[in-house]
Amino acid sequence: MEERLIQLSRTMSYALRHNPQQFGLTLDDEGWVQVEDLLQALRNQGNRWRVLREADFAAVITQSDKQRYEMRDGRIRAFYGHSVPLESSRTPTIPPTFLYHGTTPQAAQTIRREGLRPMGRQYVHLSADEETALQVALRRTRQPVILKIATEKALQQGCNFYLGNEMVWLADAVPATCIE
Ligand code: HQG
Repeated sequence: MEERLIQLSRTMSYALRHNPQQFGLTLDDEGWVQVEDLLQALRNQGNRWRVLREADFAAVITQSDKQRYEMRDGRIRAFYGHSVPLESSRTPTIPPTFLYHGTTPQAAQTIRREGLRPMGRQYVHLSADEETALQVALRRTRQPVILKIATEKALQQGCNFYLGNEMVWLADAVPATCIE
C-alpha cells in the first residue's frame, strides 16, 4: 500500500477508534459515521487531505492486509480497536475452541499471573489463528510470545467473546487460568 494510504488509514483509525470528538464526529451506537462527515472532517484538517474522496477510503479498505474498516450505505466504521466506548454493547458470540494472543515476553509474564486485560481499549483483542497472533506480537517485539486461550473454560468463568472481524475476536478480561 502506498505511503499516502498508510497515513490515511492511521488517520481514519484515530478518528473512528480513538478521538472522533477531535474531528467533530459523533459515532453512533455501533461506531458508524456518515462517509460524507468523515470526508469533510479530514478535508478540514489542512492541506494533506484537502482533495480526499470516498474512493480513497475504498482503496484503504481493499488494499490493506487487515480488515479494519467497513463502509456501506454511505456510512463507515472501524470493526474493532476502539478506545472510545460504543453505546450498544456487542452481542456475545460463541468463539472457536481456541483463540490466540500475541504479545511481548514482558507482558506475557504479567498476563500469566493476572490474565489479559483490555488496557487502553474497550476489549481484549484476540486472534483467530496463531499466524495472526504472531503478526500482532511482531508490532512490538522480535521475540513474540503466543498465548493460547481455552475459550470454553473462559466462558464458564463468565468471560464473554464478541466478533470483531473474521480474524479478530474481542473479549472481556480473560482469567489467567484459561491461558495456556
Ligand atoms: C498487553 C492491532 C500486561 C497485550 C492488532 C498488548 C490487534 C497486558 C497490550 C489490535 C495485560 C495492549 C489489538 C496485562 C494485556 N498485563 N500487559 N494483564 N493484558 N496486555 O495494542 O492486542 O493494526 O491495545 O498483550 O493487530 O496488541 O490497530 O492490543 O501487548 O488486532 O488494526 O497490553 O490492534 O490492529 O496493546 O492489539 P493493544 P493488541 P490494528
